Amino acid sequence: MKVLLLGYGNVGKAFVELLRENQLNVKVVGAFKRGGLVAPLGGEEKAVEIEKGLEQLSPDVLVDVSSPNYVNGEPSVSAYLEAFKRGIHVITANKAPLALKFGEILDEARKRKASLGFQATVMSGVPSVNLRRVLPALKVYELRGILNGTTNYILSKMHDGLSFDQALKEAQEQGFAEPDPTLDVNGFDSAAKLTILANVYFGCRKSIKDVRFSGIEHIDFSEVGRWRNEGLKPKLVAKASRSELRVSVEALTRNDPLYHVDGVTNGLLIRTDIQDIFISGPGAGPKRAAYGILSDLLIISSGQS
Ligand code: 80F
Repeated sequence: MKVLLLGYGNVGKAFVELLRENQLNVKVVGAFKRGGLVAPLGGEEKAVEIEKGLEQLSPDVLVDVSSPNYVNGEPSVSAYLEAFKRGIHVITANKAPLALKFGEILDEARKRKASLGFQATVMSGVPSVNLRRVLPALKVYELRGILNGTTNYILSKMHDGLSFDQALKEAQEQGFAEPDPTLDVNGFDSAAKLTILANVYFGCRKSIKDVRFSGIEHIDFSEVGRWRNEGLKPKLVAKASRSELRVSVEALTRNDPLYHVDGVTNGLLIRTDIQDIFISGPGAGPKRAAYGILSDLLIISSGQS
């Protein structure tokens, strides 16, 4: 199986390493970077358009590990549509194209009988997206999740008594938060992930514009203290039903499964007509994201997608 990468940063490199460790019969034929195409990997970067690169290298799968562009999802959206046209499958760790244009991308994949894998976009290697395929017939009526590790780390530390600024600084020192954590802190990243999960579990075609979201930046230190005294813990909860998508800070009680999801860990509660299902695990890290991509690749190559 031939794989072409779109982007070759931390996750791209971890993915290539994971392929090597698992000795899979997969050849990475090259990678697009900001300035052009590198093929083979480690070679010289040449100014080649994505369309031309797909034509020349004819991969079986395009793997998108490029930086998110929340303005219009480019160059990823156009690259996917070009790939599908040629019957090339797409796997992405990049949330932006799906948060903006899920319906358009999925419709085109289906029309061309190509697969679209995106486990790594939500909770990395913890199977939040791919769990859906082993839950046939269940009627899902609500999703509730803690989908952003940075904000959960900050809120956990504030619950322990740190101020917002101290907690953010600590998160940055530990490498959990970006130097510019705006999209985490204001709830946008959680909203993008919630959009993707709602589309998967409700079979709808929502975009991030359908999510009402707020973040943790205005959370009041003294209020966190008051909640702690009442046995409550603040969490940035992403919540979806068929009628509403919402991200906001909630003060949770001890009997809520999300109460116990602390630090950079993510959690997802899926409420259905038969049973509630709760999963949790690390939601970030290049190797874990690479595993999310690998699991999609193996599902596609086994013909189960
Ligand atoms: P990094 O910045 O290391 O690499 C990005 C690559 O994209 C670079 O090679 C760059 O040249 C290339 N690139 C940028 N613009 C391009 C363009 N226009 N054309 C071609 N190439 C272009 O980024 P990472 O860390 O490797 O991340 C890659 C993607 O995976 C991003 O979309 C991330 O959001 C996503 N991701 C990253 C994770 C991580 O742990 C995990 C899951 C997804 O959801 C989150 O935001 C994560 N914190 C959850 S974990 N690094």
